[in-house]
Amino acid sequence: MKVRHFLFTLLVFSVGYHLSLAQGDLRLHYNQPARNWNEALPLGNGRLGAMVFGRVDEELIQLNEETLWSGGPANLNPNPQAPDYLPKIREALFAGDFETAEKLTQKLQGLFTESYLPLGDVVIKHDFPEGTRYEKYGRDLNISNATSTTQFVVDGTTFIREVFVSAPAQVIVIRVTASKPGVLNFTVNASSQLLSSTEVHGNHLIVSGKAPSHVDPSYQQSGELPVIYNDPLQCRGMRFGMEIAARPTDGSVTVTGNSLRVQNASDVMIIISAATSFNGYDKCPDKDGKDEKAIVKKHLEATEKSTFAELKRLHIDDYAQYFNRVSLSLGNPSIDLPTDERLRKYAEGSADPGLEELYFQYGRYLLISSSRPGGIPANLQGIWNHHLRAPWSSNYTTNINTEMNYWMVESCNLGELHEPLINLISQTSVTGKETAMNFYHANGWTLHHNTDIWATTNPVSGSPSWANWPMGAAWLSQHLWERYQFSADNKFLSKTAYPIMKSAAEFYVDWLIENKDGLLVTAPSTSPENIYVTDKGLKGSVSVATTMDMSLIWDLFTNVIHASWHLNIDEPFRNTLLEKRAKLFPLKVGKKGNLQEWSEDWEDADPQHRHISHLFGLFPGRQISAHHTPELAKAVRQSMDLRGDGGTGWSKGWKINIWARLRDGNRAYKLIREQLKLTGVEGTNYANGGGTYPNLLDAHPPFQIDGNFGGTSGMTEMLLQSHDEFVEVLPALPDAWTSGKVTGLKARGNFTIDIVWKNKKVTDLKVVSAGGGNLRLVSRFPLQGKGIQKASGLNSNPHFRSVKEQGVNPLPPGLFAYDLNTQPGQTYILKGR
Ligand code: FUC
Repeated sequence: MKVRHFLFTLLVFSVGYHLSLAQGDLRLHYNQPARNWNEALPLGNGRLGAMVFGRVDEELIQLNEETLWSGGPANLNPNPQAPDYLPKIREALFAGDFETAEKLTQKLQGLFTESYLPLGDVVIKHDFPEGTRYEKYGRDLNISNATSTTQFVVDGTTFIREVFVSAPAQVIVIRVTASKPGVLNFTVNASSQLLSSTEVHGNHLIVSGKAPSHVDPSYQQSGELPVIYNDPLQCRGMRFGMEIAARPTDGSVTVTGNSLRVQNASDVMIIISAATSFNGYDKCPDKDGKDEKAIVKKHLEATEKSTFAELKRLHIDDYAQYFNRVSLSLGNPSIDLPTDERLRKYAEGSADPGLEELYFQYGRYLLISSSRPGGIPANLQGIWNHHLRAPWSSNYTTNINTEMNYWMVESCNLGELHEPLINLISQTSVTGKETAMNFYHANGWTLHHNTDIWATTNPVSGSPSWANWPMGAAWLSQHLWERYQFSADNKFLSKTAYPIMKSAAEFYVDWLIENKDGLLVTAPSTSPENIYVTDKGLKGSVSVATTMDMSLIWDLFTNVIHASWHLNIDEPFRNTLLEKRAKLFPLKVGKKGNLQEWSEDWEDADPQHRHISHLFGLFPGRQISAHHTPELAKAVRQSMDLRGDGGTGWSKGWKINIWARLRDGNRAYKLIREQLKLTGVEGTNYANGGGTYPNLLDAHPPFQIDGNFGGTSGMTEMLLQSHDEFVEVLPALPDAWTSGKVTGLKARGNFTIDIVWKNKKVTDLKVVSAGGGNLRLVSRFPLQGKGIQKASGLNSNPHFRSVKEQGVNPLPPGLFAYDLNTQPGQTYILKGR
C-alpha cells in the first residue's frame, strides 16, 4: 500500500512537474468590447498597426503607418549663434555661477522635432436593429499567432471577426463570418484626422491625404496654431493613402456614398492597404516622395487571388520564425480568467506566474509587431497612436525611452529587429555631425534628447534639464556594440558599428575639458531630467560632470577601445581614448552611502525622481558590477533605496533591470508586481505612478511602450546575464519562481541558452554555440557535463571581451565557474548537480 502510494505520488509529481513547465496560455482575452483605446488590442507587422476594439455593431479598427510623421528633412543649423555661448557658459560654471550658466545654456537650443501621426479609423457597421442584444461575447489577442478574434451571438447566429497584420503581404486582413448563410449585412467606412478625402473606385474605398508640415509637441505651442499644413516648397508634409477592398465569398458588395456596403453574405474578407510618400530622412517627402498610391495598389492587388487561409498561414509562418525562438514557463498556478480580471487579482496580491509569462512574451510580441528590418524603429508608442498631437510627439526620447525599447532585442533572440534602430543611429551620425559643428564647433557627431524620422539631432527649446543633453550619441552607440557582442559579427563591427562609434567618441574627446585638478569633465552637464539643490540651497539642472555623463563617456570609450583591439586598427586613437578615460572625473560615493548623481554631494529637489540616470554604469552599462566593483554596486543599491520603488512605467521597468543586475531577485520581482498593477479603469487609482492598462500596455501614464520592453528586459536579466565577461545563469531568481524553464535566450558571444530549474536550482542547461569559442559559465550551483572544466576566477571570456583589460577576480564564495570550449554549430547538454 505504502509503496503504491509512493509510486503514485512520484507519478503525479513528475507529470505535474512537466505539465507545470509548459508555457501557459498566450492569449489576452476579455468578456466585453474595449471601452477605450487602453482596452483595444494592438496588431502590427512593423509598418502597419491596428488597434482592434472588438465592438459588436460598430467595430472600430484604429490604424497607423510607421512612416506617417509631420514635417520634412531637419533644419541642420537652426541656431547659428549657438557656439558663441559655449565659452561663456563654461566660464560661469567654473566660477560657480550656476544661475548664469543655466540661463545661457538656453541660448544653445533649436527647433523641436516632428510628430508621429495617426493614419485613420476603419468602422464596420452591422445592420443590426437598434437595441439588438448579443450574448456569448469574447475577444482575444493570441500572441502565439499574432491574431485577434472577436466572437458573439445575435439571434442564434455566431458572428466572428478575425484580424491580423501580415508582414509578407504588407496588408491588414480582416475576415467577418456568420454561422448562418447570407446574414452578413454591414458597411465599411474609413476616415482620418489628417487633411484627407475619401472616394470610391469600383468596389474600393480610397483615402488620400497629406500630413501637416509641422505639429508642435503636446506640451508646447510655438505659433498661433499647433498643427500647420502650409507647405509652399512641397518639402514638409508627406502624402499618405489607404485603400480598402471588401471581398465576400457570396452575397454582394456595392457602394453607398463613401462606404462599401456588403449584403447577404456569410464570409467576407476585408483587406486594408496603406502607405506614405516618405522616401528617407533627407528627402522632401512630397516633391521627392515615393508614389504612395502605387505602393498601396501593389500590395492590395497582390492579395487578389489569395484565400484567407493562405494569407493567414503565410502571416503565422513569418511571425512564428521570430516568436517561437524563446519560451518561458514559470510554473503553476496560473489563473484562468479574462486578462483584466487577472490583472485585478494580481494587483490584490494573487500569484499568477502565467500572467508574468504572458507579460514577458508580450514585450517580444510588441517588438516583432513594431520593429522590422527595413523599417523605422519602435517609437514612444511602438507604432500605435491615435492622437493628432501624441504625448511627447510619440518621437524618440534618447535620454532613456528609445534605448529601453531595445534593451531586450538581443537577449530575447530578436537580434535582426535591432536593425531599424541601427539605421536611425547611422542617419543621426550624419545629421549629428552637422549639429556638433554648428552648435559646438566640435568634431564627430552628437545627438540630444529627442530625435524623429528626420534624424533631428539639435537641442530643442525648453528646460536645459532635458533639452541640453548632448549624450544621445554615446548612449545609442552602446546599441552598436551590443549588436556586435551578441552576434559576434566582425563584418558588422568593422563596416557599420566601429565607424559610427568612433565618430561619436571623437565628439566627446572634443566635448570634454580639463578642470583645475586636471580631470576631464563635461560642461554644461545635466542629469536627465533631475534638479539639484546646492549646499547654498540653489536649485538648477546645469552643472559640471554629472555621473551619467561620465558613465556614458566611459562606456563609449571602453567599447571603442575594445572594438579597435578586436579589429586590430586605429592604435593612436585607441591610445588617446585610453589616456582620456583614465582622466575622467571619477564616480563618487556620497555621504548617504549613495552613488552621487552630481559631481558635488548635493541633494535632489525630488529625491524620488523617476530618472535614475546616475545608475547607468550598472545597467545598461558595465562600468559597475555586483561582481567586479562591489563597493560601487553597494552605493547603487543605496541610491535605489533612496529613490524608492515608485515611478512612471518606464522608471519601474528600469528598476527591475537594476535589481536584477544587483542580483536581488526578490526586489526585482517586487518591481515586476509594481509594474503589472492594473490601472486606467474604475477603482484602480494607483497613486504610485506607472502600472499596466487592461490591454497589457504600459502606463507612464499615459501609454508609453518603453515600460513593456523594459519589463521584458528585466525579466530576462533575472534569468541570464552576460555583460560581465562571463555568462551567469539564474543570477537573480526570485522565491516566487521556484521552478521553471526558459528556452532560446541569447548570451553575448552568440550562445543560445535553455535553462530548467527546480527548487531554484539549475537542473538542465543547454548551450548552442553559433560561432564557437570559450564560454565561461557561472552559477550558484555546481554543473556537470561533457567538456566542462572548473575555472578558478570570474575573469574574461576572450570570445567577446577584451582580455587585455581584465583583472583576475577570484571566485567569490557561493559561486561556481566553468569553461566550456565550444565548437561552431555544436550543442552542449549540461546538468545541475
Ligand atoms: C522623458 C521622461 C518622461 C517621458 C518622456 C517621453 O522626458 O522624463 O517621463 O517618459 O521622456
